[in-house]
Amino acid sequence: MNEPKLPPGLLFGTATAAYQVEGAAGEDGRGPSIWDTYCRTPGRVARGESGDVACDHYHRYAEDVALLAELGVDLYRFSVSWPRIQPSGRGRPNPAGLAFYDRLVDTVLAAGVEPVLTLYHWDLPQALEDEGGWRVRDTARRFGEYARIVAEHLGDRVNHWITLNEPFCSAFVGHAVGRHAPGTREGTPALAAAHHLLLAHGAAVGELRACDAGRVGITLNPDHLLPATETEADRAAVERARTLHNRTWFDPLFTGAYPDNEQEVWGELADGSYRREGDLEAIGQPLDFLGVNFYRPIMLRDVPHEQADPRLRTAVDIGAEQVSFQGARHTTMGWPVVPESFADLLVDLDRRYPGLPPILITENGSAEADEPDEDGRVHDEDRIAYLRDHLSALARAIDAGVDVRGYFVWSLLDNFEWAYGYDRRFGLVRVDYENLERHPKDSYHWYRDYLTSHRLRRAPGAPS
Ligand code: GBH
Repeated sequence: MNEPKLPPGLLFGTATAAYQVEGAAGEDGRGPSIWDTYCRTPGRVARGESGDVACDHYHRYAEDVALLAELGVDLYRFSVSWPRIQPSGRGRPNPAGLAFYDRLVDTVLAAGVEPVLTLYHWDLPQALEDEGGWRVRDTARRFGEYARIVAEHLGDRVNHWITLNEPFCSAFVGHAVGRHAPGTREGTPALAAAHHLLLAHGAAVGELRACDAGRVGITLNPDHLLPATETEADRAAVERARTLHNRTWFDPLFTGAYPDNEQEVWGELADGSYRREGDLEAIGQPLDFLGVNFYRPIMLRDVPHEQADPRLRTAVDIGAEQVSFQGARHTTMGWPVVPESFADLLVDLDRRYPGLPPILITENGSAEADEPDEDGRVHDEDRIAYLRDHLSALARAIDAGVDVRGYFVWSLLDNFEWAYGYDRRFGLVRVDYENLERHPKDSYHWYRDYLTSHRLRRAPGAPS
């Protein structure tokens, strides 16, 4: 089999997020987050599952880091749980919370792996939600203070900092679709949340720079959006969706302006009441890298979006409806596997935003059925094919001139897949939730071998 040829300098890793793997939800002074609340609300998460125990990574981190070391990755991306550091979202840090990340970072470094730290992967302290959460401006300031605490504590050992993971999800899946915590269906407040997330990012960048913490970036999930037909109407729907999914983040971060079609997309919902003079400067500070998460393309068609009662209109009611992708395999998430669109997306972003910083692919992977075979092993050929084909697409994007420096597989472990609970498995390593044992899948061994051959090509004097 011909393995994808990527530049020798490209770095490889794997990723997790605090709420999805840690468990130990009530331990060592951790406060509740919006995901604890959401999981306890009947009907929200499949089978009523939660991250209370998850992979018990909080206690088993050393075993997990050993798996990373054996895998041979350069980088490990994890997130810090804000409510472990500040149980009520403000004030003095909780020493036991900081101590966990000390242990984790020190163990990762001792394994010869570089930690990449995400400050926010969706677990807002519930106490801040009670005061308005991302809908209110003060939460951005609170996030800056939290960033400062973590940077002062870990800045001597962590060199790569990601402020936010997928603010699109926090703002719009959380406050408009309602499928993520806090689970509301709102209009203007969801747009305010988007703005305050950007401001929070800006506040954190300021603090990380002041602490000289290292390289700073943000992880976005730009979507590759395709019209169902070439009609004017479907293409206009894609342009509205491009603003909702991509431009809301990319334009202020990388062009210093808000998208120019907000009125067309949201009408009077986008009243700008949440914006102030100077915000764009705070948001658009230069970054050292851009994190991009990619899983699948989205195909859209135009649909009418007038509401009988306009007060019921949410920020995702923009007259664009997903249609299914014909002719592609679909993963257990129901997502089509279309590797070309990974390359197309990266090239498209590169052309649209000439000033983009270097890119790290901070997540890519697939959820598969993953039942162990009679031999007790998980022969996840579909995941291997997914990863191989997406790495080949990445090689094409790099050949076309896109500056990509790193790639992370989501995820090291099977874990708590948000509203879907535990039956969507993204791991290179299977987690048996009966006894929390870890079992590397075939994809784990494939990735390890791929990294070995990649590293050989990296060695001085090796044929390229
Ligand atoms: C990433 O989100 C996350 O960063 C990671 O935590 C997660 O485990 C991983 O991907 C796999 O899902 O149909 O409107 O309700 C990916 C983005 C966000 C895509 C939620 C699906 C459901 C949106 N995902 N979204 S909706």
